[in-house]
Amino acid sequence: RSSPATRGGPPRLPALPIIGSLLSLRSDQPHILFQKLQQKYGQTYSLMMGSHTVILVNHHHHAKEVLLKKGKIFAGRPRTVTTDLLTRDGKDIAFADYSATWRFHRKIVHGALCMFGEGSASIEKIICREALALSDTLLESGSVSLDMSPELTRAVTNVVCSLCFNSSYRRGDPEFEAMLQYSQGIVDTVAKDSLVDIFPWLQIFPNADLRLLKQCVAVRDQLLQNKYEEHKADYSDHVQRDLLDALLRAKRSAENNNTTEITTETVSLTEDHLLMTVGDIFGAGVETTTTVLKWAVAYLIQHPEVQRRIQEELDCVVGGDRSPQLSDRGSLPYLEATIREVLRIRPVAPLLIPHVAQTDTSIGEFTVRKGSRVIINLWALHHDEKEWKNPDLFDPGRFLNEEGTGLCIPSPSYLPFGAGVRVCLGESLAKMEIFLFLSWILQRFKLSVPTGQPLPSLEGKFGVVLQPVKYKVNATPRAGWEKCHIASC
Ligand code: HEM
Ligand code: PLO
Repeated sequence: RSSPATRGGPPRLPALPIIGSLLSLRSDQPHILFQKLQQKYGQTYSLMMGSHTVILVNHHHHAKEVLLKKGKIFAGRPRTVTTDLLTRDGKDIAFADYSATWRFHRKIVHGALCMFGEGSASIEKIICREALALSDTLLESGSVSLDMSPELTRAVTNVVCSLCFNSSYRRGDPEFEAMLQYSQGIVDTVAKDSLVDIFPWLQIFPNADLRLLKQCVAVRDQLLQNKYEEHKADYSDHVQRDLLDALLRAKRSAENNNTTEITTETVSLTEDHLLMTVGDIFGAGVETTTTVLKWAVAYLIQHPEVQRRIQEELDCVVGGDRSPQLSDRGSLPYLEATIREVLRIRPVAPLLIPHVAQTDTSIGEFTVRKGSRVIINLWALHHDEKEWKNPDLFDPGRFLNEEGTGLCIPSPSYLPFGAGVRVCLGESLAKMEIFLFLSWILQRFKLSVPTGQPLPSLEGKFGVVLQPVKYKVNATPRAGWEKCHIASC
């Protein structure tokens, strides 16, 4: 007993020799298996991964204790072979351990993202520009069976590209094609508890995943380096075009001004930090939002009644003479409820990013040793039968009040963006994009399964983000929306 209030560590899975509990964990996807293991070990339990103690948290009470009440204590991140490769040993934000440097970079990015709320190049204008281009591309393609993924990705990429680099991609741009490829390679290989992350010494053996990751990271690094060189060449202290300019300005002011917090040796603002930070925002900006849009379309095809109700709401509130805008958000509760339900039923990051205890501490009545890794199983929170009626059922109505006129969050077991010190930095940007892209598409098109094609699978492929598998869609223009709006069409 370490203190009167605690009763030792959480229940522990039996540690098998060598590969430990891990290989026995391979039959299900990890988030589902960790959820099932509760039946035997309780809501919070631990297991060994290699030499690391990993604590699994499956209930919102303990999740909130970790993320909010003891947010700072649990704000560390583990070092792993794959994330170290991706981020040059944690010089980014998401995979960086808790430090003054991490805090400083979060602050700069937060400031830069807020700044984009205003002015002529406001986020709303950028998103609407891309929503229009996307709508016209869908129209051009006719109502033939279409994999929407590349065009959704290009629309989302162009928003985050404008924010990070003040640039965008045209259709068929070779740099965009290369980006699609390397980014998928990274999603498939990074941070998914591959054996290499658990047993670092396995690095010396040939490993196909690690080779792919290294290749993809090299392509991404070249892209980031090029953007950096271009920005350095025409940088001016007087104009801030994008996030990269904001980071460059911070770096220059640190170099020229010895009095700021940055020069106290506690904060590093190296070229590596700058590149990895912008790489994080670019990567997160593309992969998360695109994934949500793909899940949303898959569910709307599976549930035509939900799609019809959103369209009735859109017809009633927005009509056909103008496009939806952010100020309509409050008047489209059913669409908003649908977005919430998509984020519940298929959380982008079903295990968040692992946290690490920075000191000896506790979760509930369990003691936790410094250095323990903590995985919050958001999947278990979002599919807890005690909190959600029929958790596997797609039902946007659960986020509406009894009259069906306003929104609610019916359970505290809902944290799609995490919470606390490490909460997602892109939450408001992502919500704006999802709302505008979906409302523009659904105002103009009816989405359905092409004849002869199967319904999209809703199973999902676990990785650093939970992605849907490929599927085809028919996007048929709704009455009054048959014509292109761009001159070149
Ligand atoms: C972290 C969710 C979009 C940037 C996270 C975390 C979650 C999350 C669950 C981990 C929290 C934790 O470890 O406790 C989502 C969802 C998104 C989304 C559901 C879309 C719907 C974005 C976008 C950006 C972004 C668009 C960039 C602009 C980040 C960053 C972190 C993060 C930088 C790391 C924060 C840190 O470790 O300090 N996000 N995210 N996310 N997200 Fe998002
Ligand atoms: C996605 C692939 C990119 O090429 C690199 C990248 C950077 C940041 C990561 C992101 C990937 C996946 C989603 C992550 C994001 C940081 C925060 C976000 C992990 C690997 C989430 C959902 O937590």
